[in-house]
Amino acid sequence: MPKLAGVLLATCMLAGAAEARGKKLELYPVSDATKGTYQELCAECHGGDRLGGIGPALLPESLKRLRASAAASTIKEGRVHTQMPAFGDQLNDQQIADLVNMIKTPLGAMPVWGEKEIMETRIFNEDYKPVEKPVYESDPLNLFVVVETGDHYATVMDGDTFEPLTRFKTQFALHGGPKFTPDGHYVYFMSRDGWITKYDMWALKVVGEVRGGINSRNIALSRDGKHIALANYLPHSLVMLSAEDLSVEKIFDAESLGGETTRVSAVYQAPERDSFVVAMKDTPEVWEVSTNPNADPEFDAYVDSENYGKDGAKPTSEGLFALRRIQVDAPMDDFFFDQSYKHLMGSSRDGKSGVVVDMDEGSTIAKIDLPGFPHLGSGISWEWEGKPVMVTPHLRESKISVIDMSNWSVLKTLDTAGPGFFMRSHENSKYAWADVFFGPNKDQMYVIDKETLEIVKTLKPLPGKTAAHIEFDRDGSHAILSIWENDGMIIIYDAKTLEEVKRIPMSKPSGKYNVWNKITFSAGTSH
Ligand code: DHE
Repeated sequence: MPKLAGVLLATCMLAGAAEARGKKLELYPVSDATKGTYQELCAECHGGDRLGGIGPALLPESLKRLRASAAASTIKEGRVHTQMPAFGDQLNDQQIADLVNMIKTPLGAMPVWGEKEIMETRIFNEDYKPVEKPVYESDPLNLFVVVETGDHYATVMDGDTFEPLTRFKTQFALHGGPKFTPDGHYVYFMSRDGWITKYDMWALKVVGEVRGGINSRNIALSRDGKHIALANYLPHSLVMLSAEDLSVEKIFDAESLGGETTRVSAVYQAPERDSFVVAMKDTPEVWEVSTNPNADPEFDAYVDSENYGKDGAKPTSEGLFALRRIQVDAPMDDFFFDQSYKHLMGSSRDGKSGVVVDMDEGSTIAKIDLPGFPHLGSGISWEWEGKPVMVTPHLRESKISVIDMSNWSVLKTLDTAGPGFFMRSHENSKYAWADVFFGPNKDQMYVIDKETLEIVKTLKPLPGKTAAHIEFDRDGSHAILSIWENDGMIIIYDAKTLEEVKRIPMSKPSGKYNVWNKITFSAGTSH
């Protein structure tokens, strides 16, 4: 290896290590030669503007979870199971380091991604034909969708026999739970590059796709299943799409009342309120967007986004997509809702507390001391000694917190062997399951007794391999665990005896979603 290239590679690896420790990567100006290399070798798949094409977008916002060293080895060696070729024969280490620097450098200006750009991406599957009834014998409401992020596929699985029905290619890097229509007939997936895929669960076919953002967070479906809301980091927008034909219905520029632009952290369906609730990353506001076309325009909760607050304008909108802004003390995200959707709990940005907002009053009613970044979005709830409790893992501390929702206080803290990420239970199960997601004990999964609030069993299905994310079947008789490895698997457990029933190989099965549990908004699953 030439001396300079060796030094640069070492620098690049050090930069990777620095990133891993949370330090900022030192960027340098992108040369014309590097821009030329990009256009020659990368632009065809990743887009001349780096906004993506058949390959993912190459922007710091999209790549922040990919270390510089990992990006360099992907360019050099390619990526298995994808169309990413190896460029190690054509590029030296310095050229590779320069490309990494380029894709980690922010674009000069916020890209335009409006109605025209979105609509131009809309594509429909010519092989798709609607069907009158499911093309299989399985219970359509007890199917599972398993998102496999190892090779970017999804599997549809029978929830009674645990036999896969089909497996299909997805967009690159799906994130968040797929969202089912209320009858379970269709499901919508979202990728971090903003692609939304509509899939027919009866025909087992992709219906169509649209790219609603450049860097996106998650989607929600309206109570009636007619509208999709997409939360975007890039551009700063909340996009409403027709669930029927994926066309744009409305785009909200994400701006606070004071005119400050903000990333949109996440959007959630609030079925009891017939609305979407929206978390804003950079401004101290929570939005509620009506999905009820008949909402009373005089109802002062719903006010028109364009006119509200300007020159004392009166609410003018006619219900559907009317916007209400709730002012909070500081930006918050990662929302948990109680089953009535009257209360939302969000994480404060410093990760030290949970802030409870009364959605009817539009005001903050409690602040709970919860140091260690509680992962409220994974929180679940159940009745304990006649009162509702909410239980949440923490992303930075080895503990699980139990919160008494009757007075919003911490009832109990369970010590764990490492920070966790996901939790799940089911109305018919006496147990809740919680993973250890980070650190040397990431191969452990806890089973918590919902009555005693004690960990009663620690499972270690595959020593050394990450065991994460649980989902139950429709009647709560089985719990399904993921082994989060590229050559991973799902493991099915009898939810009563906690004995293993079956293993099915899968490629990093990141999440599993049971149609029934999702469409009924089971208290045991994140919503
Ligand atoms: Fe997620 C759900 C945000 C990192 C896997 N994640 C969600 C949701 C949000 C969120 C708002 C709820 C969306 C929904 O279901 O509609 N996730 C964030 C982050 O802010 C965070 C911490 C940083 C980021 O880079 O975005 C983050 N998430 C991750 C990961 O690193 C995970 C483990 C791997 C990955 O694929 O990116 C990850 N997130 C998931 C999964 C869900 C999810 C599997 C759905 C959970 C469910 O059971 O519903």
